[in-house]
Amino acid sequence: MMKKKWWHGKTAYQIYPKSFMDADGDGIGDLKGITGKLDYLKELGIGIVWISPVYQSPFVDQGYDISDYYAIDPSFGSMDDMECLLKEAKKRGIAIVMDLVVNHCSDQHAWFQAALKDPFGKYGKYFYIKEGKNGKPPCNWRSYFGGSVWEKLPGYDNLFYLHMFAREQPDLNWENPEVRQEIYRMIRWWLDKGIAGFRLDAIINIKKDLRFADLPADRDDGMCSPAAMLAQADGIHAFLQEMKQEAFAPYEAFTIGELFDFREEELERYIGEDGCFESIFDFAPHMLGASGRGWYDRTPVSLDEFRDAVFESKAVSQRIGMMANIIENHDEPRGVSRYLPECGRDETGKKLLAGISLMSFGLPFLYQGQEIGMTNKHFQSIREVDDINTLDEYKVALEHGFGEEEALQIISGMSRDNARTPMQWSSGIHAGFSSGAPWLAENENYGEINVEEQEGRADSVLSFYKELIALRTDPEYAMTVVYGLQEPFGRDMADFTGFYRKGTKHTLLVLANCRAKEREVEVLHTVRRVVLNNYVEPADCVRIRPFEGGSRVVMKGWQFLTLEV
Ligand code: TEU
Repeated sequence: MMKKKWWHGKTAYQIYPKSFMDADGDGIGDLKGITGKLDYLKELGIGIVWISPVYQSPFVDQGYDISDYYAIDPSFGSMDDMECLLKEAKKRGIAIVMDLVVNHCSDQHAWFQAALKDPFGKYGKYFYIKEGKNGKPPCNWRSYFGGSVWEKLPGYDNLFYLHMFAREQPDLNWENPEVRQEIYRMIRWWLDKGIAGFRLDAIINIKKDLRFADLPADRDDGMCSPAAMLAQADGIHAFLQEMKQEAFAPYEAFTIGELFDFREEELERYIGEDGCFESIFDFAPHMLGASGRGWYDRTPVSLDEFRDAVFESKAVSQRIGMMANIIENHDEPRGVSRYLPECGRDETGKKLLAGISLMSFGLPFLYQGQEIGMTNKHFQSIREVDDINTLDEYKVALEHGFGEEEALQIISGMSRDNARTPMQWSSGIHAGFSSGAPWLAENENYGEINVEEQEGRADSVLSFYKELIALRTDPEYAMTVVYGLQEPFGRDMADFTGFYRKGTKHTLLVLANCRAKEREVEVLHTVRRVVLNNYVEPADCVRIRPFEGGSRVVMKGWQFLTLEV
């Protein structure tokens, strides 16, 4: 069994601060708002909270463009507010994790401003500044948010700086030891303040292919995807190990990497015993249906594909380390809208999806609003969209011949703004999020879907999440739920997810009937106890018929069960 860590049995929760809770009524969520909701989080059973960036920022990419790593953006409050939040969280046994965005900074950061003034001086070397080819970019890499990764340096005809994301997010030059030391110093400064650790943003991007050469084009624009470049870049581990030794290890910090495109054979080096991180997110189900051409070319994903992606990922990872399980985050659409077919998108289906995610091997990582089953927003017009990534994908769809209506449909399913609408606390004004008009309009369904309504109801999605979370610290089942190996059950059945969690003391069998029709599942075990059931009415109790050598479980449409066998 893997070496035990303090965080293994916890449940984590991501806060997108701009949309979580607004204490001062300006329509933007803030630190005081978060502090005011700590009791809610504790009640839910949360032990770790990751807060998306609250640093000073011009908000071109909603805080992922940082202009001062040592300052809190005034729209979120002050450093005193941050310290107060840390103190109050500590009182409640909640660890606070901040976002570490160090692949790039903002073009408004003092370093970049100095580089603009003197590209050949000290600060020019903080970035990737290269000569172009007769006024054209040095190579054909495409940025994540569209267009070339190269942007002309103002005032020069043939000098370019590199940005993997927006042009207002210049990449920091990790090859420069001075830059790395600046970053480690900043990390230690925050850890000294008492935060528990960091979520590492887009971290795979810090190592570039230093040949800066053209790669085969994969779209009509003549460019190649960032992933194609990353596949050629070697040597990231030296940076990550150095960062661990110099900044994280002395504090025993919790670190969770946001890694797409990592090489599977390198997993051990990321989250194994001597890995550079404690954990990484398991994005396997979220990569399904993706296309190199853009969102317009994505295919829908079924729950059976979701199941297979989870199984394949766990088969590789669960003996190496503990990845974090998500169904959504601030970059993804709402999980219930994405993975549940329309007929299963009610509270029963939402609980089923919650059950599959939280009973799988891994650290459960909830995203704000997931616990009440918040859904995608219905966008009526592209003018309702704020997100830079969505606006680019809208453009890509138009360029590929889709009309405005169709393009809106395409981006609606994937837009990052689906997850960024205000948290739905109540059916009151602005969903109880703010007394003022929110920076991004509420989802119109807050009257039906909100915390206040669900808190008092035993059969709500929220109540089921509490039950699932409590199981991770249950004296009887915790060890099995946290450490038990996950092994597939009934994988050949369609519209069905089943798996074991095999612990030393107990074996749990998780069954999810992912369709509206009833079905009978044959289990070659005696059922000792029903541990979880997403149907609560006594009339809907589980029907289990024992037979010689096993049991037949009659499952209702969208029923989720966990049985001790
Ligand atoms: O995301 C990194 C990343 O790879 C995403 O851009 C992802 O490809 C995209 O969102 C899928 O739709 C991180 C942050 O989570 C994201 O919010 C930032 O925009 C990005 O880094 C840049 O900092």
